Parts: sequence; structure tokens; C-alpha cells
Amino acid sequence: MSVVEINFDGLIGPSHNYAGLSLGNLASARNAGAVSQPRAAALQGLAKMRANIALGLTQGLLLPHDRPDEAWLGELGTRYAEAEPHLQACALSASAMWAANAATISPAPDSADGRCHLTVANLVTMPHRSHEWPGTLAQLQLAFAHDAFAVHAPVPAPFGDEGAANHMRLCRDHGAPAIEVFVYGESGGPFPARQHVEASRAVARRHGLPPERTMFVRQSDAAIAAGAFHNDVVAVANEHVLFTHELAFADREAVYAELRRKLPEIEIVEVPAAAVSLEDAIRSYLFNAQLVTLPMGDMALILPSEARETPAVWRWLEAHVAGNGPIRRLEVVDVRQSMANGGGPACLRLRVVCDPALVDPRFLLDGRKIAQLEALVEAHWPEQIGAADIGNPELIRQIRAARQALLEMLDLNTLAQR
Ligand code: SUG
Repeated sequence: MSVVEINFDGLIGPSHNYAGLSLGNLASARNAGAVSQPRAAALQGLAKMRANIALGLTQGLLLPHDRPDEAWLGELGTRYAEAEPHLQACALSASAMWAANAATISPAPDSADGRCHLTVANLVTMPHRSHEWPGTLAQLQLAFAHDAFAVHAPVPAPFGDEGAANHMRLCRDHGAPAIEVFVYGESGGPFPARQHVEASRAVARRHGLPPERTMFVRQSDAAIAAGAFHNDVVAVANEHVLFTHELAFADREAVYAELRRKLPEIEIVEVPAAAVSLEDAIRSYLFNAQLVTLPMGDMALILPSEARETPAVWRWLEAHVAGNGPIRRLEVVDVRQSMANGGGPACLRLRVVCDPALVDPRFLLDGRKIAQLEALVEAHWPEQIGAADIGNPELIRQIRAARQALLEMLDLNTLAQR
């Protein structure tokens, strides 16, 4: 089997809730204290995975982590039952669902040693995400145990790294050497810039990327200030297409010129601010879409329903598809439960270009396995979690039992403590 792009989606965990933990993520702040629906959330995510398989795409899975994270609380000198509410919320967060933040991937064609390199993100900027990395590392070490892969531990603090959400590959086709674009932030006014350029440079060095095929691009301060806490909220790339908002980058002319010089066949599809404001782009998550190549070679954009409900966004998309642009097809998915925490279709997936035969099959999905997962979620995931439930021991018992049932179903009990 040749090299393909696999989308590994994070299964939305049984502890999914709205604690308003992410400064600079407007949806998370807006929904702080709302009642979440973990069961419906996980089913929405699974429906997206099923739809992508139906499109002919290769689908993988990453698992929710062991929550609440007692190991992390232990390092802080406490336990869940005794911790203050804000630490309880951080320990309980299901934020590992946003697999685009799990790691940065440089596929084999891009690296000097011909291996596919994966660096787990440290996510140090947000306390509730800073303890994801050990669980992610454990899963990636299992899934990518073949020596065609090199799985790296995170870049050390204080250099914040948020993984593939700030990384784009541009290339003739998935199997060809790519220009890897690392997008970093410097300041977003009241909001933190989560991706540090030193972290991006470290990842590129570890992955053995040739300098002539690597770019470090500064995200615009305006984008961060408007709520684009990751680059994948304002831009997405697939093969030779860059789909971006006009205000995504600090110096767009220089970025486009360098990209055109490095990859002459590039198509840059820029959405002008006059057609779609940054505000509409961020509210609708137009760019947090999965831009994918279908088996027949044409490109589809897998969008959240919020994009269809935002008039300026939908108008722009319909005009693009009616014209001669590279995006030929629009697929709308309902991931509202994740969207309400600022996670769209693209946040939920980690892309790895490789031969699927080299991946541990326990992390790969087909329709039958998705049906089993749906039944498991129906049986075990809590129906809802409100702010007052966070300290409820019965809820915690249910969350742990749900994950345990998942590990047993997938034959992944070795992840029990992670
Ligand atoms: O890191 N939300 C996530 C959303 C991540 C989206 N990922 C990408 N854009 N790739 C975040 O801000 C909210 C959790 C809470 O508020 O309970 C949260 O962590």
C-alpha cells in the first residue's frame, strides 16, 4: 500500500464539559458554565469519522485520556477529591479530543533520514492542556511503534508548542517532499500567543527538515486578538492549495512570495476581509475545515454547520465552488458540542501521511468498529455534565468506567493509567 493521508480523530471523552478554561478562545469563554452533553458530543465526532470513511478517506482514532488526571494533581500535591474547583476542572478536561494539538508531524518524504517524525506538543500555555502530553506520548508510541516512525517527547518549557494546529504542509501531492510552514505568534493583545517560534524551530531541527523547504511565519496579531488562538482557525493547507484569510499572517505578501518561489504550482485561495470579516471567519470556523483530497483527486472542504449558518461565509463558499477554484465540494458536519469549546472539524483530527500498514491497527477505524464505538458511547458516556457536577464522585466513577470499557473494547489496556 502506498502512502496516504490518515486523519486520526480524537474521540470526545466522557468528561467533556464547559469550564471556560481557554483564555483567547472566544467560544470556550462564551460557553463557560453551560451544560455539556458528552454522549451527544462523542456521537457527533464518530458521525464525522463515519462520513469521512464514506468519502473514501482513511480514518484513525486517538483515545480520550485518563481523567481526572490524578498523576498531575499528585505532582501538585493534591488529589481530585480535595483539589480546589479550578484544579478539578483542569484535571477533568477532555481537551485531548482536539488531536490537531497532539503533535507536529513531518512525514517521511520531508525528513533527512526518510522516517516520519512526530513531536508531541507540550501545550504549556494553558494549564488544563499542559498535562496532556504524557497520555499523547503513550498513545503515539504504541500507534507508531514501527521504526519507519520516530516519536519525540515534547520540546521543553517555556517554549509553547501546540502541534499541528500551527503547521501546514504544501506539496505537489501527499507523497512528495513538502514545504513545511510553521506559524508562530508573538502577541495577541489581551490573549496569549500559544506557539513560540523557538518551539517551532526545535521541532524542525529534530525532524531533520532541510532549511530550504522550511518556513517560519508569524501569525498576525490581529488574528490572535480576534480569537484565532491557533493558525488553523484562519488558514488550512492541503497538497498544493493554501486556503487562508487575508489577515492570517503578519506579512502576507512576503509569505505568499516565498511560497510561490518554493512551490511554483501552489494555489493560494485567499478570502478577503471585505468578503468575510475575521470575526465571521472565527465565529463560523470557515478555515477550521478539513481540506482533503478525495480518491478521484478533487478536493473537498469538510465544514462545521456554523459555516453554513453564517451568510457571508456561505455566500463566499458557494461562489467559489460555482467558479473554477480548487475546492470542488462542500461537506457539512455537525460537531456543535466541540465547537462550543472552540474545536471545529480540523481541531478534532491529526493528519499523518504514511503507509497505513505500518500503523498499529488498533488505532485505525472502519465502519464496523465505528458502530461498536457508537454502542459503547451510548452505553457508558454521561448524558450531561453541568458546572455543579464537576466534584460529584458518582460522575467521576462513571467517567472512569466509560474509559475502561473503551480500553477493553480496543484491546488497549496498557493505556489504563494514561
Ligand atoms: O485549546 N478548547 C481548546 C480548543 C482547541 C482547538 N484546536 C485547534 N484549533 N486546533 C483550546 O482552546 C476549551 C476547554 C474548556 O474551556 O473547558 C479548550 O481547551
